[in-house]
Amino acid sequence: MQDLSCVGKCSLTVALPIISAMGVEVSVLPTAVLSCHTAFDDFSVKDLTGEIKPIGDKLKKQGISFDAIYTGYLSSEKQAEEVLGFFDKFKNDDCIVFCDPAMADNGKLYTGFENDFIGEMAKVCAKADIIVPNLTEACFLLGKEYNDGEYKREEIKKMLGQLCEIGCKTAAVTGISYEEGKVGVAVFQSEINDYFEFFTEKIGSVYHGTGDVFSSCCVGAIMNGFSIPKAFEIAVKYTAQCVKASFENKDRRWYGVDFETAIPMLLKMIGKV
Ligand code: PXL
Repeated sequence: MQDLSCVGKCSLTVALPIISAMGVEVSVLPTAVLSCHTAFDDFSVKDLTGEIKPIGDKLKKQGISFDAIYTGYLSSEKQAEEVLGFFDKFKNDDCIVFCDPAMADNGKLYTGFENDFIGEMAKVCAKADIIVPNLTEACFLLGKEYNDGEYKREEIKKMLGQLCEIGCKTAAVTGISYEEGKVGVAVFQSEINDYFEFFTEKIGSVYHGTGDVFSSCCVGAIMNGFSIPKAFEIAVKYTAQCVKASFENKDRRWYGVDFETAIPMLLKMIGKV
């Protein structure tokens, strides 16, 4: 459940190819159609918030169920509210809810969001099993100031505990670094009181949609039966490979990650080829 941005390599145009390539059937619920993602200086938006309930109602009537619901970028408070209604219809013990509260980066909310939206996204996170905010989103969800990425392990551990207190079972914070030249993710599984982290080499630039690549891969790995720690490890490695491919691609686009070329490496990692 996220937007369909015609150009920009984010949200559904990332989630659908990656999860499908991993051998998992994907159903999509586009929450909006944009000409491009919001990092472009001009774009059109057709909001589809009003479609979420009728689509959910019809699917429910067809007896359809899901192994997972994955939410990403949501474009308004009302939309987040409708997503909660969708969870009420479909979430059960056999359905994992994975929420990527894609709303901010580098200390700033994405274009189009006001501070009030954060509280509504926190309600979606509260109902999720797994949440994967980046550092900026984690700070915002906890009502903390974002201070340019200078965080120590103990602070991140404390934040993870506080994120789980919102209501989710597993909280991750992505894009963290405790050491020059390394970037990665820290995760806390509250139900078994387990903390783990994975790091990779930090490569030059930061590309738009990297979070969507990471989350999609993580969902795909979990749906392939990998444990939560293993799924995060796979997602860190695949995302790093995508960023490296983007960096090395002379013809790369400024607006998205070169996730396509690393798909064969991902399939090898999960034993599909
Ligand atoms: O990658 C997150 C994302 C998803 N969808 C849209 C966005 C963004 C980030 O800016 O604008 C429309």
